[in-house]
Amino acid sequence: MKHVPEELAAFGAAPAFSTPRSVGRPNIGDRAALFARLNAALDRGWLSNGGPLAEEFEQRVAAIAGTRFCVATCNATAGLQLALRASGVTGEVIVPSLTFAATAHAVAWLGLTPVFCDVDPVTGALDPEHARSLIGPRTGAILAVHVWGRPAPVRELEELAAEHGLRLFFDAAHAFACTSGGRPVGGGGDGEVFSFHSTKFVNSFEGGALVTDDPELAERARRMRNFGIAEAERVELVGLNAKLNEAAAAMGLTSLDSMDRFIAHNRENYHAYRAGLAGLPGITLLEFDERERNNYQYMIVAVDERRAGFDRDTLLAILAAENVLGRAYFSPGCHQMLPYADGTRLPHTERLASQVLALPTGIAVSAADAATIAGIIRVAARQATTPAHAA
Ligand code: T4K
Repeated sequence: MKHVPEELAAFGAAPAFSTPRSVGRPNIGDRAALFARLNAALDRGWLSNGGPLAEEFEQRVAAIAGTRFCVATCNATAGLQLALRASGVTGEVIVPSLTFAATAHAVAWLGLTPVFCDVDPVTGALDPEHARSLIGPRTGAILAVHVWGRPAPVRELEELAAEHGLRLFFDAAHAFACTSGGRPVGGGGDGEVFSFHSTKFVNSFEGGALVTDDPELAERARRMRNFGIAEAERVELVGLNAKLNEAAAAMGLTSLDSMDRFIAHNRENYHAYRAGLAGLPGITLLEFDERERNNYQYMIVAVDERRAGFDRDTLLAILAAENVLGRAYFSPGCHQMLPYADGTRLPHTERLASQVLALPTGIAVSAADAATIAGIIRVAARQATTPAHAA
């Protein structure tokens, strides 16, 4: 544990870690169970196109999400596209800008227009009142995001969508196995989409899933996922190839077997960060509401430069010198990315996007590592706010 500025690698000392502690390092479950599933798939000679492992994965995901249907996909981006296309959305789709580019891309790739909405200044969740002000004659849907696994205001958005006859979807890439108001994330709006990318706390190498209670939407998405083919090789819809293959499903099932352990581990890390960062001026760890079930996957810290004495990018550099590889998730907001920048200003999004970073967690990071990382931030903060430094 480092205690004084001279011990920081940024000042020439040895780094705190000899190997990197990175955001996004995969959680890997029981390898023997994974290899057994892979061997079974090879023995069966059935590797994709709705195999038994993909079907089992769908059933288990639907059970956790509390939904009637689950359509597993090759990734969440394709899942979002299927959700929008299968439900016949046209025109404009209101999306938050403070998200990974995939949310906006899924909309734009379908020829729909993303309309960027501002967010709550603390939680980063889509602001229903700003969304309301963006609704116009061309609005077809709202696509909210449970950013960093903190649920968007599901009920308010459901009311808003119902009031205006809009489709409502949730990009739940970060929020698998979480609850919102005690209700599992998954049953909100017309449907929700999870990501099981390698960087997610439950991963299938690459993968995603659309969950919904709407039988028609599920059936259309299921067909569109497989080239629009209905029974007997009859093509009925324009389709994608967005299927989850059996190797991915084997990994997904093996990850699910260890899900509770991953959550417990992430939660310990969260508490180590929380204790280590408590009371630091200008450094705010985004809290989880512990009345809910959380996956504790994204450890998000906001750096207020005026109070901390340094900015987010300086902190990322100080940490990188210690072999701690944080990420500026999500910066800039999508509305300021090249394909979308049109001069729109979103003050809360822009401030958060300049202040937030994700800290490493997951099973490759121990609670002792998290305490060490928090200690580095504490030393850096002390250095930055001492009068000598300020002069
Ligand atoms: N909606 C939201 C809100 C999302 O955050 C995402 C994806 C999506 C939709 C779309 O979901 P998918 O279509 O991907 O299912 C990564 C992931 O690729 C992306 O899935 C994720 N969000 C996003 C937040 O993070 P990058 O470009 O930051 O990835 P990259 O390659 O820089 O890796 C991130 C970190 O993870 C690095 O520190 C390295 C580490 N890593 C990564 C991989 C792949 C590993 O240690 N091992 C690995 O195998 O996007």
